[in-house]
Amino acid sequence: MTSQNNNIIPIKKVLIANRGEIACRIIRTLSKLDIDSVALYSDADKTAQHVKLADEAVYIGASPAAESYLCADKIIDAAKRTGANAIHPGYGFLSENSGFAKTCEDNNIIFIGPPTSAIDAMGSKAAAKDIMEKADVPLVPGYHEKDQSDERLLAEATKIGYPVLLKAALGGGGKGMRLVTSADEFQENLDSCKREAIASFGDDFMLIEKYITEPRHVEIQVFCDQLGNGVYLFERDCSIQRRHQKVIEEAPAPGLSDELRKRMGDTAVKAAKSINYVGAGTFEFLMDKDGSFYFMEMNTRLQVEHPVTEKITGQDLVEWQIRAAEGHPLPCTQEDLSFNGHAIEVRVYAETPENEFLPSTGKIQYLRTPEENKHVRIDSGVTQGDEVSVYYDPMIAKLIVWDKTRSGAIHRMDKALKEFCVNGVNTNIEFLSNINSNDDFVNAKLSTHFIEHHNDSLLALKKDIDNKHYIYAALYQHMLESNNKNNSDPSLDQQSPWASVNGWSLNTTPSRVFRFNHDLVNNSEGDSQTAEKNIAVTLTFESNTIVASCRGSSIQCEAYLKDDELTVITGHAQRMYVSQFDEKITLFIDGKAYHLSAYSAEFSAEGDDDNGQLTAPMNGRIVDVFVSAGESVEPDQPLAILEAMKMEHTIRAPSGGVISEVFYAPGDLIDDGAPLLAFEAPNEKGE
Ligand code: MV4
Repeated sequence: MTSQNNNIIPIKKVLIANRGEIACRIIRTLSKLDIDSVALYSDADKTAQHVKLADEAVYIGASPAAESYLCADKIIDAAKRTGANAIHPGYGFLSENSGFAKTCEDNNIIFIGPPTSAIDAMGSKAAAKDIMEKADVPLVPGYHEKDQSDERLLAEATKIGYPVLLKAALGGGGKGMRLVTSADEFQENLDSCKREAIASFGDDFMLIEKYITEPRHVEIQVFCDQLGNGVYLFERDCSIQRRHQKVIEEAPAPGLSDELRKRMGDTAVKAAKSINYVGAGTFEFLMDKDGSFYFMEMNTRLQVEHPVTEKITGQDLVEWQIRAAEGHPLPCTQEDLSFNGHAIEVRVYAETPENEFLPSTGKIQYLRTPEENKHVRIDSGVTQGDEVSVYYDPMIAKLIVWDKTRSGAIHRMDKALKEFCVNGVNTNIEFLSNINSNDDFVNAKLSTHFIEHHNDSLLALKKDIDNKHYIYAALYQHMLESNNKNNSDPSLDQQSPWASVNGWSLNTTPSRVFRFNHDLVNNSEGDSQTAEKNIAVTLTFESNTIVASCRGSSIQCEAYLKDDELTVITGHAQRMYVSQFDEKITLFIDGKAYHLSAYSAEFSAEGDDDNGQLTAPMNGRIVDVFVSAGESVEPDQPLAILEAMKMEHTIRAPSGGVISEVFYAPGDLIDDGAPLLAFEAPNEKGE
């Protein structure tokens, strides 16, 4: 390095102002560097992994983030009490809050992040664009000046040429954005976009941009030290998004030429230096089909997807952050940096793709993850037995794979997803698998519209249950009970809800009958949707084999059960993982989960759920209500929009009917399970 900093402050103890996987990730590097760690926890996180991994932990309040992880005063107080001389904010929560960074500074605590001035400079899209323009960063053709009169905005839109995108200066995550395709739609879109911006961000300053139809999202990772040095650690392609939430990220960006990579990298470093940036930062660019790239926004934090950069560069970005915060020069120059191979990350979420990706809360009853090695990395903040609560982001883990080539990495991902089994909450694992094996994904035909475009095929999830699956479940249940019977209560059979025992006498062939339902989902909250009911399996025990029959098909087999691994041998050996809790069995075969539950008369009552009240599926805020009392609705018609955990969910009519009463209005908070509206389905018998 050219210059030395004689103002180095060693970081001895770091308080992590975050939770979950990123808190665990940060603690891992702190341990490696022999720096003490302090975790924070709320009521919901008393037994969380980040608390167990840290050297110390401080309780900071109730479960809602607003009463814990977002309370700057409590966090500063915890740092002072534990003697931490630095705070790592992770991502989300207070990570891009310049007021918090300032408070750290005022209390003589190192904020592991950029200077407050850099956070502020990038907080508004309009201000950020002014700065980027001066640093020669390419911008989408557009308008971001002070004159906000309707006339001027319309004139500028016309000058840019339709379609244009209206963006609130303080917007983010897709909020405060409107696509306008012609001049006669401009005013109504401007009005509604401004209303949304005021409601969401308290400010309606608008930018107008030429709309890029099928862009890719390519972002550059930069790093700067306090001495004015800066480098880029190449790029990530994050085009695979759903409703502005990243789903899959990879590095390097497929198809990017070395020349373009260097041009984007140099541009980003120059821009970072122009705002005296320090630490880890990301420049997000939209990339057009011809390779033109345009500045979108800068993120002044360590990002969720940083592991793909770590896998291809071999660097530890959290270590870089800590060294930069201490005042050390960057560990290397641009020329020293190179990348190797290809990395892909997927975000494994507790959610229900079959039901609009609603977060799925509850206890993780079963968690089996692929083995970690140089090809497979898992960053997670939960383990089997932990709860996914309503209070925080329901991400279960980030699964990162690396190989020499992109197709090698895709193959590694396919295998790893098949070894990733979760039960107790629903997950997006099959959905991720479907993306990973999609032809356009494999051929790197990426765009931010990828998921939208392939939605139907990506959502074509398992429906291929077969007689053999019922047979496997029966074999599992039988093996489990006979394993148990060998060392415990002999009366178990009679108590079991699973089976009726026909036989076991000496002179008849013993056989047992099991009855199952096939459920489409199966979680610890007890949500279930039954696809098939009361399917019987008969197991007949002969001297060396079992004859298993279901709906007329019959196989002869042997079965072996070792912990959660069941092997059924017919012509070939089928191996599977099995999770059981309550009266439910889930078979994990080749990346698909088959949920079976014991059939019993009390579960088979033909209830009519469509009459009565429609309830909120989760805690949230009502954004909009589209219907009023007396209105007739069609099946599946959108009735209301609920916002929860930064995402909007459409509540739809479960069948046709008439709305008899609406209990909530836009802006109201609603609790999970509270009646949202009263609904009458027509009497189908016509009585
Ligand atoms: C755009 C665009 C096309 N043209 N701007 C979406 C969130 C916000 N950060 C910027 N976004 C976009 N801005 C112009 N001029 C398309 C998007 C966009 C998008 C961008 C990145 C990743 C996913 C996206 C999904 C939809 C739209």
